[in-house]
Amino acid sequence: MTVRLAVIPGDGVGPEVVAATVPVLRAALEQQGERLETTELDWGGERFLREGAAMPADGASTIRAHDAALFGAVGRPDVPDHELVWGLIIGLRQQLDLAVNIRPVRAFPGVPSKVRDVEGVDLVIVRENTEGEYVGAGGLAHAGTGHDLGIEVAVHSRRAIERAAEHAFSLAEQRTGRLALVTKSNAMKHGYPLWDAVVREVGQRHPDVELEIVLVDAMAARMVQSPRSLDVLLAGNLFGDILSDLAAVLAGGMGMAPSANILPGSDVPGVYEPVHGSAPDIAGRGIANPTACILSGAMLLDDLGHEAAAKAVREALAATLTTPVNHTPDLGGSASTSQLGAAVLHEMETR
Ligand code: GGG
Repeated sequence: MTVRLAVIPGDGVGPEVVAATVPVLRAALEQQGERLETTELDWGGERFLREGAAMPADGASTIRAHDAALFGAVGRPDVPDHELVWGLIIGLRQQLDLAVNIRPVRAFPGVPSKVRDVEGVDLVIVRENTEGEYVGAGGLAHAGTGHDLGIEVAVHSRRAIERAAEHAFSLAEQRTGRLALVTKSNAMKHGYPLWDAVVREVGQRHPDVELEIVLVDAMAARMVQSPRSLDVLLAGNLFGDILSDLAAVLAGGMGMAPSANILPGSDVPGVYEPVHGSAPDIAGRGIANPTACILSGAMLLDDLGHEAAAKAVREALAATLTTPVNHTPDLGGSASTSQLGAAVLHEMETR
């Protein structure tokens, strides 16, 4: 069987971490007698500067012609961030209706963290991925008058909440049976109380899952103070985005957190990406940590039914990360992106 993968290296460190990841995925599949066929797409900031759009208008149909997409990062200092983020990753999430963004965070043995007592942390954030504060509703009134008025409207529909909640409950059932819904229903009195009510309703179909509802500010504190008390978290688009960066830091930093943009229960190809952005400050230096991208690749393999290949990638990565000589500078080491990628590949091939 051949996996047809659309590869979007994107901007900044994106191409570097993707280049370290693709050979690992290919080797993992080949070990199982499968093949990886890649189509590289030049979407991102350079294309925006050249052609006025980060991806073609029919970008989603290009992705649909593949089994999945691996995306690096988007963003460059000479283009307004929202142009590229909307023109590429949020655009793809909306066009493909990728309802949820799954963001697992795990503390790997041997990987240092700036937060104390994180051993054994293993949680998953399920982020609603098409609406909320990132739905794109609003406008700019009185533009250029000196009294400019920005209006950003958050949208929370029962449909979007239900499908994210269904996925989060199912995930909790497969894990420890605990789900924390993160909202802010004390200060925001429309959308988040709807979240609370709809998620409680969905919970009635999942009686084995223990649901708690936590305010986002309290969750931020708890994530640092007692991260092991958490298993599956469900959050809207904005809170899920913010909390997943915080969670990544528990595991050693932004270079450690993978993600999957998926439409559960469908055959729509998922878009898999490290949670981190393009990191222009270190781009081109070959020192970005490819772990998040490699783990995103493992999620992709799992979702396509190549569980043995995914397991091989995760185990090789975990073993590689126990040795400080393989750590990139964000983890306190001096390994390069390609050295860490090659070490994972070597570990996998010699197992
Ligand atoms: N690799 C992910 C990336 O480049 N992210 C840029 C970003 O800010 N994305 C916004 C989002 O995830 O909602």
